[in-house]
Amino acid sequence: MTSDTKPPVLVFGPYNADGLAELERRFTVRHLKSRDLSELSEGERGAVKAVAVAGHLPNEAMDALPALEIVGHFGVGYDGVDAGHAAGRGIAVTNTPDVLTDEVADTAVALLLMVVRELPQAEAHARSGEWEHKGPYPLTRFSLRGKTVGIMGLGRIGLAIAKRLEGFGVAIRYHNRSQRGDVGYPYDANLAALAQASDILLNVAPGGASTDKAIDAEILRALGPDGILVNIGRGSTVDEAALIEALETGTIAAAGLDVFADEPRIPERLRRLSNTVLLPHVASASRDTRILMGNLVADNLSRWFASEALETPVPESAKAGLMRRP
Ligand code: NAP
Ligand code: 8YV
Repeated sequence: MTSDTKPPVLVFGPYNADGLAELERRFTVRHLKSRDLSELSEGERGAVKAVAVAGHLPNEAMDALPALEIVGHFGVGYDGVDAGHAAGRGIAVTNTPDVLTDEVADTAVALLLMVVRELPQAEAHARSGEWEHKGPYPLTRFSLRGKTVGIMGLGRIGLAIAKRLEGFGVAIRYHNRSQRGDVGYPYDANLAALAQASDILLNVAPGGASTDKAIDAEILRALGPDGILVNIGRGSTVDEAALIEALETGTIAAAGLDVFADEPRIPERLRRLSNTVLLPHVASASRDTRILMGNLVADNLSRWFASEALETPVPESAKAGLMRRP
């Protein structure tokens, strides 16, 4: 295919370098790093049929692209794209499930262990020479032995985490809106009951309205003073002010966080706390996995332009019948 026959794709905002190279191989790419559509002429905006985005695509941007047909989202969690709004305009949305599941589950288990066994603090103790000069690192308050991990969001990633945790001998339970018929783990019909029954509450549910600030002061109280929160899902699911308060006052014991309410900003009070382990949203961030994610975005766009069935349309698009280009 020559560049004139390659379909055009607008890349909206910062985008993974390998993913961008793959898009450039298959499409005529315009990369709008600034996310500022006023950089495009009216004619250019009117010609955009496909957008690739990692993160947020405001509805106003979607609406400023009158010929838009498809949005390829780099990431499984597509809370940054209003797929219902898109469906209302006949725009398909795809995401990147499955290809990142194992990477994210590995990171979740690592983060959980980092918090429970204070591994970053112990590592700093070794690295700084304190072991030699001040003595051994203190025994940790917590261990995984005999613990119950409660998973909020037992979907693809939640189940991969549960399978890994089975190997650690912990008890596992979960809360989803609907009980799964294919797992034997105890189900809690509400989040408060899950928090109450768990030593470690691990959130891996999607962001968006249905989970917004679902982990609030009441849930943290239910988790209790020996409880630990691990959040690998979305920062929006946790009331961050309530969490900071709970960590400062001992309402819960500790937290391991990969995601935050206003990334990349992490509140100073949270960063100062010694009972937190903080990661900069890296759960899927290996080059191998990000390449698979970028390829899946490109595969979906290729299929769209070839009028083939999309590989991974989001449920809102599938429900609206937006599965292939008419
Ligand atoms: P998934 O297979 O769709 O699983 C989501 C699970 O959450 C489902 O079991 C769903 O069950 C449950 N759920 C949805 N809404 C809920 C609600 N309001 N209350 C309780 N449970 C709810 O998705 P996945 O592939 O596992 O990914 C899950 C999420 O992980 C993504 O959406 C993303 O936000 C996050 N993620 C984070 C990273 C990272 O880098 N930190 C990387 C990848 C993914 P029901 O429908 O029955 O409620
Ligand atoms: C990425 C993620 O960090 O897939 C998701 O939902 O949160 C992560 O894999 C993100 O999507 C990159 O834009």
